[in-house]
Amino acid sequence: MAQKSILLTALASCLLVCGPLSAQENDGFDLSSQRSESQHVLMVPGQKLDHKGLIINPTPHSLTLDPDGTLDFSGGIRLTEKQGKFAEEIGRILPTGQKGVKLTTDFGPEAAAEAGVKAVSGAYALNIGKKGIAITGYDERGVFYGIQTLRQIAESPIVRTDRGRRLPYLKINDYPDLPLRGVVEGFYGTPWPHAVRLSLIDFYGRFKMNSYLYGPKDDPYHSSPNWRQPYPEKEAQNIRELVEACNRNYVDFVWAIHPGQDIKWNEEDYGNLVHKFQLMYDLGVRSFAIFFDDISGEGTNPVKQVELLNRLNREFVQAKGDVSPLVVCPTDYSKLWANPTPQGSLSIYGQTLDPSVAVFWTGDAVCSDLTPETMEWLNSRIRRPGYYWWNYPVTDYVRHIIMQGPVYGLDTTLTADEVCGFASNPMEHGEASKLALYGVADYTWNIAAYNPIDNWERGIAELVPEAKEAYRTFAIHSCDTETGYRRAESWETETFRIGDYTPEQYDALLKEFEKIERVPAEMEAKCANAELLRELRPWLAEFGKLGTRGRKALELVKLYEAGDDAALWSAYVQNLMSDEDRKAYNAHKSGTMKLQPFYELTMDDIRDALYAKIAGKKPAAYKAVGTFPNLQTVLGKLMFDNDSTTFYTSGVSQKAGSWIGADLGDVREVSEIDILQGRNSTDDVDYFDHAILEYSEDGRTWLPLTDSLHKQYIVRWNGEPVKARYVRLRRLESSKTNWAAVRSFEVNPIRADRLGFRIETADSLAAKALYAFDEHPGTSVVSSGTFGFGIPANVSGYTLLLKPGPQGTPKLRQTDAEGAVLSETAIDAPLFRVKVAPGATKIELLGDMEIFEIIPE
Ligand code: LOG
Repeated sequence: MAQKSILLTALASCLLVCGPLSAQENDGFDLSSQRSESQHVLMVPGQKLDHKGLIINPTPHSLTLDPDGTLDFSGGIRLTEKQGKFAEEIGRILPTGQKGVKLTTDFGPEAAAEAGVKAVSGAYALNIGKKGIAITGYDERGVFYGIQTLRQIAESPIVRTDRGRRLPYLKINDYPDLPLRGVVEGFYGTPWPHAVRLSLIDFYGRFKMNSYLYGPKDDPYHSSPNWRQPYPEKEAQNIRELVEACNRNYVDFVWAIHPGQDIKWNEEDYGNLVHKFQLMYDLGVRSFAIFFDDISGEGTNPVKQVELLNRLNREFVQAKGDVSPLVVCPTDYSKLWANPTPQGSLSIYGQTLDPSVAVFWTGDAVCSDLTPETMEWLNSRIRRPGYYWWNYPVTDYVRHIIMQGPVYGLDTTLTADEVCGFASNPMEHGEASKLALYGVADYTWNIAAYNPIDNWERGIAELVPEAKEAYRTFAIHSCDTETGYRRAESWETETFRIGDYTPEQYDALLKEFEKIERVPAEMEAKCANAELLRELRPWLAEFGKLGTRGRKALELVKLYEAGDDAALWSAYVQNLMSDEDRKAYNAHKSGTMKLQPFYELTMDDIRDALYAKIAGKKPAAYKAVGTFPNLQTVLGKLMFDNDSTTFYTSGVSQKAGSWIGADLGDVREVSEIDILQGRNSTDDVDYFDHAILEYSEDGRTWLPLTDSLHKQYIVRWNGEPVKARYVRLRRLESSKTNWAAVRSFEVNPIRADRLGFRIETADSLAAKALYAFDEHPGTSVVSSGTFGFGIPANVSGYTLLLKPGPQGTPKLRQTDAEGAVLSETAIDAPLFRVKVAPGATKIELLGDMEIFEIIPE
């Protein structure tokens, strides 16, 4: 990803020049959280349909079943072709036999017109009737698609489950809505392995996609500076094979070049570019694209870009005669920073770029929904229907996520008059991207009929028929990005808070977690696609663990209700995630929208309730509040986790009235507040640069604690105690539209000199030792030697909330002022109660343990 950050630094400088935005202003940022993707999570439209055993993807435009009969298909197919082109394809995908049913194929404008087939590439008619099967294509591609449809019919449950293998009589008349439908391998990160590319190309053919744009950002021969160099022999051979695979599948292999970062607008580099195109032509490539995305400097000049494209169009495309029209990705590929004026690059394209050249567009943001409005905005400038580059299911900006959700957010009223094509930019996990591509194929072929939920259900059954339940369970909980392009997730699952649920809700959630626990083993045992399994494996492992800790959290709810504190605390600490657990989960997340938050909230609720029961007051465990909706999610907790390397981020722009605060749970005496704004990167700009610190008892009336603060990442206040249940940092007048982030938000941070007794521990623990007495059972200190503390005069006993370490049973020793040992006991349970021995002035905890809280009585 290093490379991406560097390139996008360049992009950032463009952002600055090109207009209003809510992105980073400085160098050295990561792209992941700064592109203004909408944070609204729309529900997935559509519903599962009953296909009566006949499943065809993409959905045909017209299909009429003829109830009069079925065709005996048990002898396979006997081919009668007009042009003799498809014997091999048919032999590959359908059973053939001399005594089989007759299949005739024909194509060409005349045959098509006669059969009522639309005059667009890929259109076909398929008839199954008494006399056999007939496929008529507008062109060769049309026949190929008719054969794919026939194959899908033959493989449909209605035929498969019928031992006689009888095909239903039917008539299909079908054609694609968009002329260009496909995939752009355009992500940062590890490019797809060769075998995965080949498997994907077959997939495109099978589901009637016709474009594969080859442009992996991390292929050095695609981008700067090596775009000028020929591919080494092995890579060249691979490209040859990809072209052949594409040709077999009636897919245009579009080779893209990404020269903009260091191109010189001179004859030499023009020559270099044409030379490279010629080398690619020699490998069989007949379609080309130039990507000017994510660059800075001279290369972004739209006048020069157009000159290059027009000259290439004349001197290369036209001159060759067998090369397809060019495709370009402009530097202004998103409305987020595109210059809207007549002097902007899109308008310059509109006025001067040869009309044959197709222009990419990612929509209102980098990852965004396809709407008529965004196309209208673009098309009025480029003066042609734009080519939509959909940054889904790409995860290069959230590499810990795997996107398995439905394809939606794509307007179903659009036509080729507004969008000339649609290319999906997938994940670096090629096999795991097929579920999304199954949807893209359907949408781009038959836009008005597109039904996201139904497509997703069919896609799951298509991709992992052997373990569709397990794969579906994984997929439904592996959709959202948390802060990127938001997607609905876990939409069939209902979670709840302790003390607020019905038995039915409890049982349903328990069943779901149990199902989740079984998913990894089931996928391993049954999923026949080894490459898919290889890609999913790290996520499946984490998913299974999430199932287990979710189930255990539900068991804790019952223990909590039973009221056995010791059993509850013991089970609670067993179900905590260790640092390693968190690290592993953070690297391969699923269930971020509902499942993990359920686990987190339930664990916190139970911990806090138990503490309150023992201590007789609420813990000092604060909750994030404020104007940003995601403060209530697990993200909000990152301000209070005593770890300034983690941070809360709003995910949306700050604006007038924005504030971020802490709910202290109770009205408390507040005398000190420490806030560290911003994210964990240098020169960060995600903060309130003009703000005020305020407090409130009731959340309605607020009083100031400070004057207005200018450009202060670090906000520190201490003074005469005030009574407050809430404190907040409120944004004042500012031109800033960045996101807002907070690394830590401390209220009354515990200080050794205020404890009233001494703690004696290894120096290395000094700071953390205070967590044992901070009235917050969610913070802890790990001790492996001696942890001593003085006993104030009025204390008669303690409740210790611990987690014993693996190294033997820890001990508790009480000593008097002279250091004489008064008692020594084994700490035999994580929740341990002790009475202060007469004359004791100090307690020592000996051995290996994590200390969460020491509660005096
Ligand atoms: C890149 C693309 C990347 C995508 C998602 C375009 C045109 N370019 O912000 O390579 O995969 O975002 O992170 C991009 O989308 N730039």
